Amino acid sequence: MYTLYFAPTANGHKILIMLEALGVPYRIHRINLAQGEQHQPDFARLTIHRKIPLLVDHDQALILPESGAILQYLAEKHLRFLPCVGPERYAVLHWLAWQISSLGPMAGQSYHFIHQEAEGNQYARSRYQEQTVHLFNIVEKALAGRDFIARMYSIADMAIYPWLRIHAQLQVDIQTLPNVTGYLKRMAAREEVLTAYAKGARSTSTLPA
Ligand SMILES: N[C@@H](CCC(=O)N[C@@H](CS)C(=O)NCC(=O)O)C(=O)O
Repeated sequence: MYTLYFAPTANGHKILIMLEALGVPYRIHRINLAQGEQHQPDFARLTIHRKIPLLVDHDQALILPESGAILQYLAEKHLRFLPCVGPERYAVLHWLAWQISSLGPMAGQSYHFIHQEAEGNQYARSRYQEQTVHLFNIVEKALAGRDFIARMYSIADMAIYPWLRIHAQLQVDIQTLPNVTGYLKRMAAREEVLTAYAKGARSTSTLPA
């Protein structure tokens, strides 16, 4: 049994997609970030980061932050969506590391400067937006001739897709990116993705006020 501390952000949805794809039992604790619930003692005592996503594995008494670590943990525990050995394993880990270290931080900052701190921050806004466009173009090239980012469907797709999905909020025009456009359609039609976003939208705050 798992508990996922969650908010409906790109990082949150990565783990919901994985839990749905695995078909394992879990419950969601929605954290209302806008209301600062990540700083409430009930959550803060679980993680010094005070960020979602956070996974609790009740069978192992494990409390795990960081979406990349959570995806790898679940993949290795259930032996799904990450090959155990060989070049295929490292192709998946390469793209997972790329998402965590490049796409997430750049797109996250771009989102922040577009939506939260636009005033007086034109340089930062342009810088992060250019970087984000550059990273979308990398995905476009990587997807040439393949359906998924590391060929086989994997935790790398679960990590990358939620960030590509919010291209409109990131103000990235994907009209000239046919591979990205096709990938978004392919991913959006998957059962676990549909269910994850539906459950994420329905989730409500469960921390005591
Ligand atoms: N590197 C972390 C990033 C987690 C993260 O930035 N979470 C955001 C929401 S997407 C958060 O909890 N923000 C609340 C805050 O910073 O107070 C991961 O991949 O899990």
